[in-house]
Amino acid sequence: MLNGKLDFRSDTITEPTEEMREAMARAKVGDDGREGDPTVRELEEYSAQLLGKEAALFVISGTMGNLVSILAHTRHGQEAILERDAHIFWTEVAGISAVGGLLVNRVAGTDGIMAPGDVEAAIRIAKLHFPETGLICLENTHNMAGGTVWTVAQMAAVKAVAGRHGIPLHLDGARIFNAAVALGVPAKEIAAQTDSATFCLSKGLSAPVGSIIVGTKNFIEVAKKKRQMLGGTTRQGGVIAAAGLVAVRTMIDRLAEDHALARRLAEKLSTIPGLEVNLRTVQTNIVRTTVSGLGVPAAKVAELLAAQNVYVLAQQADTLRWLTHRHVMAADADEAAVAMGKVAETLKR
Ligand code: TLP
Repeated sequence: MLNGKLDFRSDTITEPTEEMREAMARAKVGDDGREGDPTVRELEEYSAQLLGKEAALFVISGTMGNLVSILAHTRHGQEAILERDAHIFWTEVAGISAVGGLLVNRVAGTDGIMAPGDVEAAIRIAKLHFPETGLICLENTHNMAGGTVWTVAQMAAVKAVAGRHGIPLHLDGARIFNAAVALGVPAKEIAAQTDSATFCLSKGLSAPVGSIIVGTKNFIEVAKKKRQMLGGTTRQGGVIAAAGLVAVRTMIDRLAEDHALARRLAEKLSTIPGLEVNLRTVQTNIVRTTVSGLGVPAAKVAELLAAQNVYVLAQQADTLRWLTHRHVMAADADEAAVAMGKVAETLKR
């Protein structure tokens, strides 16, 4: 329950913890556009270590982290390979094309996971008329597929393809720690499979603002320049980075609770006539339910649920997304499932 609501729309709604608010209040700061901000630097150093990379860069959002990474890896007129339902394709306002100047080549995955052979087939051969493939992006966990997890071996197979062709590989790891917790491996094992990665501090980890890009020292130097170009250099950014430090130090392990709750919610929802829940894709903190059996669009179902104080996201015309996070408990999930049952019953009458 958050502010009196059962809010399953996203893990981005999580509010900073008391420890974060205290750390923010007493953060040491400096001008990050001049000699640097000590707290931002501490967060960058901690993150680089955590992800096993040489260097890291603090940015305001996951969208900015992906765009800065894209700009740092590629040149205008190249092509990027993305999974068909990648967040970068659907929900980042086409920054990859509008700002990055890239053509996008989408490869259909299974539950968001691309087969290495399909990625290889999508790589452009050298031909006068073709653009160059300048980048391959993966997403772990995969948002639109329902929070599905790429295993380290699946990522390594794409890394081998990218390596053979000399193409950089970027990970949209907005929820990389959910993947790490689900797989039971350190996040650095996941990040080791790509040249660069971004992750969000402001989703399940509960920080109010911020994402991190990791990669080689050289790559981060280029990324820093691109971040400045986009107006993303912060001044006394330590005030927000302080919350990010608490997030990466203390909030990762508890993501397992969100995963267990998503499973519990999915199982309850799967018993409701007219709803379809793909339990196979419930691997982390996301549950997707198809509502076409109820005969109305997902947006209508979301509206009826909101009237019962349950908030969900109509992610597609026929699909609702439910996300678990630290402000929803088992009793909240149970109450939400009961409300969903009532809405379904009303619609079927
Ligand atoms: N996802 C958000 C938004 O789509 C609203 C959500 O609620 O799931 N990559 C992935 C995989 C993401 O899920 C998101 C955000 C981002 C990048 C972008 O991060 P932000 O919102 O910080 O720009």
